[in-house]
Amino acid sequence: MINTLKIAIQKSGRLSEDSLKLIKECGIKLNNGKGKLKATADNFPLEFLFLRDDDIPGYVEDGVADLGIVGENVLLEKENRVDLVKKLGFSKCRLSIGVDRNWDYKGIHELEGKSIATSYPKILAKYLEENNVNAEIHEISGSVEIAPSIGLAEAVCDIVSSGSTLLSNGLKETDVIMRSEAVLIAAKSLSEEKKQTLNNLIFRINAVQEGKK
Ligand code: PRT
Ligand code: ZN
Repeated sequence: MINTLKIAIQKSGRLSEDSLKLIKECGIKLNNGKGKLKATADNFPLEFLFLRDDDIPGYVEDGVADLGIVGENVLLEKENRVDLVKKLGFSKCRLSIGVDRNWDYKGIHELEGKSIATSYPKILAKYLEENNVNAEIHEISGSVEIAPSIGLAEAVCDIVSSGSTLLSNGLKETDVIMRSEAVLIAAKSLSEEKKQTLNNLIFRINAVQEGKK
């Protein structure tokens, strides 16, 4: 149908369960079972694509998907041209600098000339630039928090939620670069028919969010 929207949702990870829960709370029934890469809804013009979160903003920009649910941290890092439709209130976290907990750290200027491990090189570079700090950015894709203890970097810039990962690696959280939560994103040029479906979906999400207040 021409009004059917394709929504990209994380296949498996921290966003998956709450994304599907929100869809369910909107009264939308998913057809296929777990493990599939695609699904359809019974009672709403929506198709689901299950993808890695990092790929979602790109697929929405390219129009492979019309909508997506991702963390703002990924959205900002990827710099894709998509619309942020709505904050969804789950998967809250922050992107922060962490250093050795014994470091008498007084501020970001202390990172001048130091090396920082991160999976968010663009956001970090921008933050350093805004603060006039020159530091070396080491891009690594996972296990960022062990970088200082293995001598790879002197600081980290990573997602923090409870703080226990930093703590268990002998680090402390120093600067919060951004706060993040899951957001609904949309492709920039949706047809009028698809926009109508999106408005209907937003209406339902608003009702769910109102009900939780
Ligand atoms: O496989 P795929 O690429 O789809 O998933 P992923 O492994 O890249 O992402 P995933 O599922 O770990 O996270 C998806 C999104 O959830 C992130 O982009 C954030 O927006 C959000 N989120 C919320 C988190 C956390 N909380 C979180 N705690 N993402 C990651 N973490 C990690 C963090 O990297 C660190 O290793 O958890 C650790 C810190 O947690 P605490 O509680 O010890 O501080
Ligand atoms: Zn990812």
